[in-house]
Amino acid sequence: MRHIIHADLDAFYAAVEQLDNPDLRGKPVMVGGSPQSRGVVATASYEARVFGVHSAMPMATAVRQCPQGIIVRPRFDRYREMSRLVMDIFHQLTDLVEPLSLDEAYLDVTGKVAEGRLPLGVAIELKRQVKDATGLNVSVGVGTSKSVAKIASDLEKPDGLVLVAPGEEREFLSPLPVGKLWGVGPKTAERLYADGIHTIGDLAQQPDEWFARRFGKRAPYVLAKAMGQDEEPVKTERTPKSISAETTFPEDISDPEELGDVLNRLALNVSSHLERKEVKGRTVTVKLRLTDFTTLTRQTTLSTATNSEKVISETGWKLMSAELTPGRSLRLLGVGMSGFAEHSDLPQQLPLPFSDSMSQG
Ligand code: TTP
Ligand code: MG
Repeated sequence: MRHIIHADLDAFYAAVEQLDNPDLRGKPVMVGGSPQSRGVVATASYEARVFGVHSAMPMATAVRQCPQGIIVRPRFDRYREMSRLVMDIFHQLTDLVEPLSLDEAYLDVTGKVAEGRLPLGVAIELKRQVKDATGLNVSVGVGTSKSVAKIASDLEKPDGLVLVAPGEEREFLSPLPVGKLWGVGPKTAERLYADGIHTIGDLAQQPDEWFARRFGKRAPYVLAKAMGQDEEPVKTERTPKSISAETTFPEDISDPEELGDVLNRLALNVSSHLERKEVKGRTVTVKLRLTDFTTLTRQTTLSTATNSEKVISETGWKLMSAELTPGRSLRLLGVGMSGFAEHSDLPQQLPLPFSDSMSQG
């Protein structure tokens, strides 16, 4: 059994601003762009959230809802610095840390528990260490999987600590709104509500045929998550040897144009992943799986390293189209990039794998 912690700092940018400027403490702080220039709220302190101010809201709206709110321009370098401090603390606890953004990470603490520590004790100590070293509050969820830990960390924000005991995952998830489940976005949640499915428990009770109809290929995955089963490992942030994306088709595809579209999408995926990792590669690989499960890989090495979507998709297309004889269908297509520059312009320290514009966790 694994023990996973999900840790997420509270109102991160705003908390840093309040830490650095005592005048802002206890006050509604809205970090973001100017209301005059269509700026948006990056985040708001919990004092401002009471007025309905939240991330991604136009600052002009935020000012209307919370006129006493104090607008602060973001200082990304400072947030990165604080993030490094916090991530260092995580790494002192375990090597198995998977950062999700500047203020959020999974930690696999199974090793600590094996040494005789209680999961709850590990979590309490982690919160205290972050507070002592940085002055920031971190909300923590503890569970036997990433998805349960993540949902738990959000439940009692700010300064939350929620532990889901082994074996109690399903009961824990059951009363929660279905939109909290991984893989159920706002649109899917709407549709589920319309069907009378409000909680994760409602979802978990649906028959298999219903799941297959509603979620297609994702059905087994969603059902498992709804029952609190999730084997997804904590992935550490070492620079990988290769970065790839692949997809298996619901039905085999032979149309080159359609395959070209898929290839473009995969290339975009690989390219943005390379960009995030700040690496460029020289070797492009395509992977083709035929109807009879034969798998072909074809690769070529470019003269210069790249992370360009266009170069990856064009090179991938050359490799793939050479294999597309009439009547040949594919059940899977993949594109990968390897041969990363050994000493590129990367900082020697591992870069934090994210930029300032972050997606919601
Ligand atoms: P979050 O962890 O989503 O939000 P938060 O830390 O401000 O608040 P909490 O976790 O307590 O709910 O995001 C971390 C930081 O990322 C946030 O402080 C600012 C930035 N961010 C944006 O710039 N735009 C956004 O839309 C979101 C969601 C976050
Ligand atoms: Mg946060």
